[in-house]
Amino acid sequence: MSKSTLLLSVDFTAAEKLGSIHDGLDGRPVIDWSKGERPESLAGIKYALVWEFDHDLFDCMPDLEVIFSAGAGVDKVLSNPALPKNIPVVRFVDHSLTTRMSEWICMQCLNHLRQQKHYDAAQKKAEWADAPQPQASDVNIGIMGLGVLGQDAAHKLKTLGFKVSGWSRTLKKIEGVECYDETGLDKFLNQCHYLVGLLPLTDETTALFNRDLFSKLAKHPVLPSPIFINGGRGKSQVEVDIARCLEDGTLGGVSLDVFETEPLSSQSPLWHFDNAYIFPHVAANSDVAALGQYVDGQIKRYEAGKGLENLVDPKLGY
Ligand code: NDP
Ligand code: OXD
Repeated sequence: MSKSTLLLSVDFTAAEKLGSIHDGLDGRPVIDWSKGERPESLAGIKYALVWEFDHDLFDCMPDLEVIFSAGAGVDKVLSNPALPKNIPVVRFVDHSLTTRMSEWICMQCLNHLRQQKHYDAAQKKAEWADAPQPQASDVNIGIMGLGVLGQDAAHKLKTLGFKVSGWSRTLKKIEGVECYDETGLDKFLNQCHYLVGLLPLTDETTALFNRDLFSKLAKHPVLPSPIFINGGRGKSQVEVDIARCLEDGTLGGVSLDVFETEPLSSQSPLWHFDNAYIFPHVAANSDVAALGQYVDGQIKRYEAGKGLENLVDPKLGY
């Protein structure tokens, strides 16, 4: 039986070095809209894999049944006014992406714990400069967002020896992790030396990471702190507040992978703080071949009547 065609509206140029979407699609035919392929008609095409898309793309797809997001976060897809209503959206969930995010979160927590900025600066000056060395078990890390990524990061941070707590909309039960829901936000914040953001961008999470929230975090007796690490979405943070909090010591350091506007302007003061690690939204890129395999697998499930996984709830916005 011939396989149904997938329409692609994703520019994979940067990510394609490790593999191509076709490696995962098991021979499924593709119309590559991003590379300018324009067949006479899109009638009969039931599936689309998108990140950014033209305002009229879906007007010419009368038979569309499922939209796949090329990323785990769906704010870009859901906020596109051209997104058709009542078509299910499936987000990308895969071990490759989850592992990459946890690597980044663990690396940032260790960078701050082991005061990497101090040693980088000392090396530049050829200085033999020792710094105090508290243990991971002396540091409380709080994760906001205990979904696929937050839970994996929690387990891996625990394995490294950190004390871990987490906050989510609905209360979770995770062994060894103190969990809070929305009603416990202040209590949760009051004991966090390091705060990790792994939230989706929704109306509720927009501008959540602001001065008021940072001022509730805990000071570590020895280490620079509190530390804010954001791998979720930039519009959840207020960057003027972050800069002021770094200036006045409300924050002792940050690691930011995401920004209110991307790319981050070269004029942003955030580039220049000694205690800020700045990344160009690379904490966990989607692995293109794994994405192809995932979409192909979901289409096979759907066509076998087994239902789609990781469906986005349009009311919740994630
Ligand atoms: P999930 O949907 O699995 O988890 C989201 C978590 O956030 C859930 O625990 C959810 O609560 C919680 N949450 C959502 N809204 C609220 C709220 N208003 N108050 C409290 N908690 C809330 O997402 P993932 O873990 O897969 O991904 C998280 C985000 O990471 C993505 O949405 C994306 O924005 C970002 N991301 C960033 C990448 C990067 O490279 N920087 C790569 C991939 C993703 P509940 O469990 O109760 O539903
Ligand atoms: C994603 C991302 O959402 O890369 O997958 O930000």
